Amino acid sequence: MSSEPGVTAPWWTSAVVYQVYPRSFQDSNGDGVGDLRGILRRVGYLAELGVDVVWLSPVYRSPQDDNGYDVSDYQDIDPLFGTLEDLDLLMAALHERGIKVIMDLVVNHTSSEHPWFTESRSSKLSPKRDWYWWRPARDGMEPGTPGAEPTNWGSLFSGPAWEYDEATGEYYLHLFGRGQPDLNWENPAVRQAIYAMMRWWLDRGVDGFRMDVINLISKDVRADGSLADGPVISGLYGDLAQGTINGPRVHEFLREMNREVFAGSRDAVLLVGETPGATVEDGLLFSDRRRGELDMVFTFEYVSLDRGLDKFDRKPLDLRELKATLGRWQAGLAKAGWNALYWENHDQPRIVSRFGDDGAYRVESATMLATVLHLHRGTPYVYQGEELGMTNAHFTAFDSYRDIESQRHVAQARELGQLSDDQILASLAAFSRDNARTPMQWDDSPDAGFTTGTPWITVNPNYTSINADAQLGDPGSVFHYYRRLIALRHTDPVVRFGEFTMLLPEHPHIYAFTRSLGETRLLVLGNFSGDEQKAGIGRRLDGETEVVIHNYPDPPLVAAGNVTLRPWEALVLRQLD
Ligand code: TEU
Repeated sequence: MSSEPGVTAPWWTSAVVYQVYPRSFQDSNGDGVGDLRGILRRVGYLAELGVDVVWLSPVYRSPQDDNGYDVSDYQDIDPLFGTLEDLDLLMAALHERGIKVIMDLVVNHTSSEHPWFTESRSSKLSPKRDWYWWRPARDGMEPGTPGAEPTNWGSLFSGPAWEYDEATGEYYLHLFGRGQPDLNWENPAVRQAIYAMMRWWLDRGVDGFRMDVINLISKDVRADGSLADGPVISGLYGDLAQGTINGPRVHEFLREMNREVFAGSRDAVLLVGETPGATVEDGLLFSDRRRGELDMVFTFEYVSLDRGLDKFDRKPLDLRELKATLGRWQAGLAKAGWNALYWENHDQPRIVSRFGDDGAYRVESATMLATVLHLHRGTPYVYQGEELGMTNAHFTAFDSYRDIESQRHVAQARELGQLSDDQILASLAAFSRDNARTPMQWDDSPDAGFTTGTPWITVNPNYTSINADAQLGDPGSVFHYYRRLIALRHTDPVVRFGEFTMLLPEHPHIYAFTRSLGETRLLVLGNFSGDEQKAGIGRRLDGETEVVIHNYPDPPLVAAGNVTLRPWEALVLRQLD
């Protein structure tokens, strides 16, 4: 990636992407579920925030086992969300405001109700049989009995990754829910069908794709067609990582996809891959433009630092590890490749409840976290409600949860019998994906203005004080702070291109770095604690400085190379030489 602001820089290097999770954004017909016409009603809000791209989580036809990440028709809209015509209207309205639209592309797996799969499961002789991963029981074992699965892999949603299908006496692979069978990308006909579908969406006017678990599409299959067991790290099952993550043909498949789908339109589109388990080396391979694969990927490394043995096991965040991890990605993708920057999405807890303080310092910590993330080099992603400092759900009962991953986790934890109900509830409160899926808080009318019906999941009761309506009228709100950060990325070449240098890597509470371009240098400081913190920042503040953005109303406390940061204070200074 060129570090000089110039004609060659792709458009998305100055863009901010906003993720809409349609189910929870805005309902327009009173059925309690958000929909496309609801989003249409809020286009003005998105324009006011100033975002450049909207990423729509899946709205395709789906049985909704995994809220749309189980697609049964890639080329139609689920009636829950509206129609293709509604989507056309929404795209036109967004395009009119200069906002691009990227669709979620879920092609590691389909729904088990997709016609490809119903055909595939109908007979061993079906022409679509090898569109999915069908395998017989383990040698010498009775099909359908415990332990007879073809490999020992545990599904990412708990339980075994194989489902026995009595009709033909074989198992099919599902890395996620049993309603989400994995497609067999080894089969060229599968790939061609996916490429044709993608071309159809491009023709319809979409501006790119967010590719769901795209680094899981190539399985490490042996010459005899078998897959290998994984080590048992925790729980009952083997780890599937070795056989499924960043598999041997993933880069080849992505390059083929580029040739087959985007020839001629590649520079206009944005391709961002979701890549659990990708290292910075993998990130570089995926995002180095010369390789013709993706533009950027979502790493999971820094959102795993406060998780222990499994993803529901919470441990405290060590800020030094966060800096080391993000710093490694900044350094690793400095010369080539590009970073996707995010705190939240529909799978992660709310950042203000996770790394901040969603009580007394909610506004300060939400804006501090935003400052630190948005001042990194890369393309920032804002998840709906993050710009309001929305908090975790703080549910206290099992029946409040809707998410398949959470429900399966509860079932498995109870089966293992090592945790009490209170402990299981505490792990859900920390990490359930439903934390991010409570409805968008628009105003203080019943159910936050999200629906006139009964919401599919409980609205967070704090909507009476945390809502868009109140924040739009308050220049000191989290919303307006995000608006300013987004504008800064559009206008300031240092924010867009500046070289990143981490400072104070060993400080346990202060996140500090510089961004430099030519003669200009920005100093970014964030206090990740509720206590006052002092630090020496050397001669970096000699000479004249200008406050670029600051989340406290009174002037910053900096003097003679020393800074004092108040609780959750964030500060960006420009050095004027
Ligand atoms: O997520 C992939 C993924 O790795 C997550 O399931 C993650 O492990 C988990 O949510 C952390 O708690 C993608 C989608 O973003 C997710 O919503 C889907 O459920 C999943 O793929 C299957 O399509």
